[in-house]
Amino acid sequence: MTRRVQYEELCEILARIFESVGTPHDIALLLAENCASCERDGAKSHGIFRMKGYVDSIRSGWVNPAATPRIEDVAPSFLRVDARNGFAQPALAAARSLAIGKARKTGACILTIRQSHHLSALWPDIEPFAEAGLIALSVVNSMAVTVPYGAKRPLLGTNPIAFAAPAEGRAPFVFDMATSAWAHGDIQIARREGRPLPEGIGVDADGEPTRDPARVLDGGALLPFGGHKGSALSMMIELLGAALTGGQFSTEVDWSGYPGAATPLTGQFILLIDPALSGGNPFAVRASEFMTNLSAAGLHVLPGERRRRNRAENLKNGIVLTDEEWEQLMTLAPI
Ligand code: NDP
Ligand code: PYC
Repeated sequence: MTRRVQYEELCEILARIFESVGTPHDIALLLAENCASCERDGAKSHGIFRMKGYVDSIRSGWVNPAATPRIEDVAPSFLRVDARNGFAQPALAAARSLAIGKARKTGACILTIRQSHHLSALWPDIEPFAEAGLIALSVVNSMAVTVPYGAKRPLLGTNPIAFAAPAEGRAPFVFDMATSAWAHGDIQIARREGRPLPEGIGVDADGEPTRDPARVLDGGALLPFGGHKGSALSMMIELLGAALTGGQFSTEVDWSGYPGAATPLTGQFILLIDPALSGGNPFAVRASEFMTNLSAAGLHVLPGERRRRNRAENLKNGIVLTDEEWEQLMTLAPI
């Protein structure tokens, strides 16, 4: 059986859950909207099933939900944020307007966030920049569950990369993807639903290929997407997400003393570019032309379109949750 829940109601329930474990109201709202947006857009790997991970991470003391980020304005085009063991989203929110201002003034802004926990999709972080007319690229590293191509043991995170660009007269172009063959969240969902994985997604504890999600999760590992190419991108993300930001490599995430902790404590890199300073034809017009060409070439679904379709449908009719999902949420929600 299923039920439909309005987006606003879901935000309110999630915010109550965050507040019940000591998250200040403003941060609870921000995290709730982030997580509910994922559910609303059909980005299930980072939707409401992640709430238990958030709660357990907070309860165990692994993350400080009340941390106040420290912003360091170090150069005309460079902004550093220390999230101080808090979540990445409030750290980004605190630096957002300053970063936009710098990008508009100098043409670009590099924003690094360190000591930050990120358990969500990246598109909610960057789509608003494109809606404000900027090009945005972001990467974050996570926990060491992916074996580099040609290596024997996991060292890389599932390390997503996301890109957003404005396009004249239409929604921005946005893609957001793990550099592992699947996101870890999708492996967890496959295990819960008893679904085997396709070939080429993961290996078991002995490094042997397996289609069993439980074997991947219990001592096994993921593979990078696209062999050596995804592997190289993921290495770049470790460098930008950890080495450049001053955060931790995915191998350095040690939550063993915090039972239930699920939020990787790493770093996030964001690059903003103001296309208004590029000269030539307006970028957004050219981007729109490019998308028209893609459609003319027979491409029916652009990256980001599935999400936006889900968004429109679910804002109108409510978000469909199974009884199991609802009951899980109610076990976390204070009355
Ligand atoms: P998907 O493989 O589902 O999608 C990747 C991208 O491809 C999306 O932009 C998607 O658009 C687009 N896409 C998918 N199918 C098609 C298609 N048939 N035609 C055109 N475009 C398509 O994403 P992943 O499973 O790799 O990642 C899921 C999420 O997990 C991401 O949001 C990522 O940020 C998050 N993640 C977060 C991590 C963290 O550390 N915080 C770690 C790893 C992943 P659309 O969205 O519209 O479907
Ligand atoms: O789904 O791979 C994932 C993931 C890792 C950290 C947050 N999400």
